[in-house]
Amino acid sequence: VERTPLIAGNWKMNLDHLQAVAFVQKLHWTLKDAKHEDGSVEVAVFPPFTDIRTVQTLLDADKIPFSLGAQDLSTQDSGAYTGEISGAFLSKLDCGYVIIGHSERRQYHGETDEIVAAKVQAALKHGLTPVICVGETLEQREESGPTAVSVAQLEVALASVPADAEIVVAYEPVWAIGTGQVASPEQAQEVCAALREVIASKLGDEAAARTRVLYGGSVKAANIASFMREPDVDGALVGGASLVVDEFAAIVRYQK
Ligand code: G2H
Repeated sequence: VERTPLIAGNWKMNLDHLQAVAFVQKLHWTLKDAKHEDGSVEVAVFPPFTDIRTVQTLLDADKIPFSLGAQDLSTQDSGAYTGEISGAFLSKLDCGYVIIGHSERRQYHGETDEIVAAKVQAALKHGLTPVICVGETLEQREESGPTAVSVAQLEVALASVPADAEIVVAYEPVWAIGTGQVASPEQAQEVCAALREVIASKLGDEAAARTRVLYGGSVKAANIASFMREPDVDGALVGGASLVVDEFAAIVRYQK
């Protein structure tokens, strides 16, 4: 099975809707004739909620071939949940993806594996592809080894997912996020391979073969190729470097 590499830009809480317009236009022009135009790489942007309507309109009007996603969603469909955003709203804005269980949400907003699993269900219910984030802290790596925490997190997230669901999994070691301390390609491969085995055991071999497993954590133009050479790394979830047009464009243009 051919898996189309996915280069995903997680903007986090950066770029307001006016900055987003300028950024997306500039990125589009910088990527003219890049390989995403023939579909050999997929580029996705994950702006803050307040930008999504604007970015959707721009992608549509200028026929810009980027996928669109949100950084979070509610477990609920609608109702008295002040401040929450429903998956139903996101799918109406042509979001194809939603990041779920990013370590910053687990760390600062108390998201447990059970909440992550409920959000995965909410995403699938509304036709969104969840980008399920897992990863260990340095302490956990030293205590239980490189794969145990990520494997356990993904097992809970996939508990009620049907075999034919489209999902993306992102391995983001917490110790490598925004720290400049990048995982080695071998470390990324080891955990991504273990995550693919979880997908195989929960959803079957066909799902494991077609599901993209990303690496995230201090990905840059200078290190993207080394990750993409690994057999079980199918792309990257990029934070800081996704906010710099030339850097992100160079990541998209990586050569193995
Ligand atoms: C990990 C990553 C993007 P950064 O959070 O999700 O961020 O590339 O800044 O380490």
